[in-house]
Amino acid sequence: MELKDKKILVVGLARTGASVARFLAGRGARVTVTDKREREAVASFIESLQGRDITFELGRHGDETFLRADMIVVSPGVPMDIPQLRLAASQGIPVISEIELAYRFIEAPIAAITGTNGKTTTTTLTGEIFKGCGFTTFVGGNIGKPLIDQVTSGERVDRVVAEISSFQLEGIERFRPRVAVLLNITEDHLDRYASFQEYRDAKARVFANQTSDDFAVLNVDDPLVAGYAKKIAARVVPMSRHCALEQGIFYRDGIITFTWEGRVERFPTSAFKLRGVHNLDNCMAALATALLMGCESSPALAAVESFPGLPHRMELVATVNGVAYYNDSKGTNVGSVVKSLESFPGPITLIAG
Ligand code: UMA
Repeated sequence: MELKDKKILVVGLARTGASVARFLAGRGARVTVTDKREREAVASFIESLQGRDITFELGRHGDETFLRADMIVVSPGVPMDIPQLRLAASQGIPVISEIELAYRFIEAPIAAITGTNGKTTTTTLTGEIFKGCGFTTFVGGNIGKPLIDQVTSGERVDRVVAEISSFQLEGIERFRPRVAVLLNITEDHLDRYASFQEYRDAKARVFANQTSDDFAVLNVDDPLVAGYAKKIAARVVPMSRHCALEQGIFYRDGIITFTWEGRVERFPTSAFKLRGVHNLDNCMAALATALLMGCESSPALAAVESFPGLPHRMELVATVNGVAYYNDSKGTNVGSVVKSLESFPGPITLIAG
């Protein structure tokens, strides 16, 4: 993709927009950034771009700004159907998301992890496994570090692990991960999507450009996820907590077994620090991804065993008078809370709001 002297419009000036603008300006593009918020609200991002030749349009999105662009890069939090983006698209102006832009420049194989819940834990853990197995690894995406930062840094890495949201997938064209993971799908973000189906369709785009050279790790315990198995071109690696599988990765009686084309690896879970049934899913997804992308089993197991989990996700705060208190404030949708509750034999007092 040639960027020099191209007129590129970046929509949204927060973490993604600032990173994209920095990258594009560094490559000699003529960059304009537009954000509907006023200058004071985005001052810190403007400051982070100081010294670069960038034009800002703040407090509004002007039609003419969009129509002047050769290409438009959209932040995940900006809906693809705002009038100005529709107008530009109707005039044939390419409109892409930041992950699509990053994909065109990233050289390392990419593992893309999506699903309604568990993405951040699985992404972080997969990164830890790669690192434990000796691969230099960039971990980014929806987790808070835009993928384009990997390209801007100029550092060569062996692997990229990307947490990918449905918002980011709306604006892809060629984005093609070596391994795509779909952990689960339950209702979420219905403030952005017209229907649950529309949200699912956005998620499924993670498989859109994969071929039979690639892998899709599908949690077949979730019927909606299992339904994609027959619809995608990638080789399907099923994952289950309930059924033993001939091929794929599954959990039974304290052991995770990975079995794929004659290779069989077993991982006892007794020393895992992560708690909860959903974390078994996250561990299986991370292990399958890492093994499919070149990891050996012993360092992979060691990495999972030493992984403490992330803050605010089933985090044991204290035990007082025999009552264990868990902080699960990252459980921001029904599916997530249900999984957490399933993880304890009970009795449970849930404090929610
Ligand atoms: N804006 C406009 N016009 C609009 C709408 C928004 O200009 O019509 C502007 C807002 O004023 C704001 C900017 O766009 O200044 C917001 O952009 P953004 O929401 O994309 O914020 P970023 O900081 O770039 O964060 C995004 C992701 N945010 C969302 O998807 C909402 C971050 O995911 C991600 O970590 C980051 O890019 C780096 O890739 C957060 C998130 O909540 C964690 N994700 C959702 C989730 O996990 O449930 C999907």
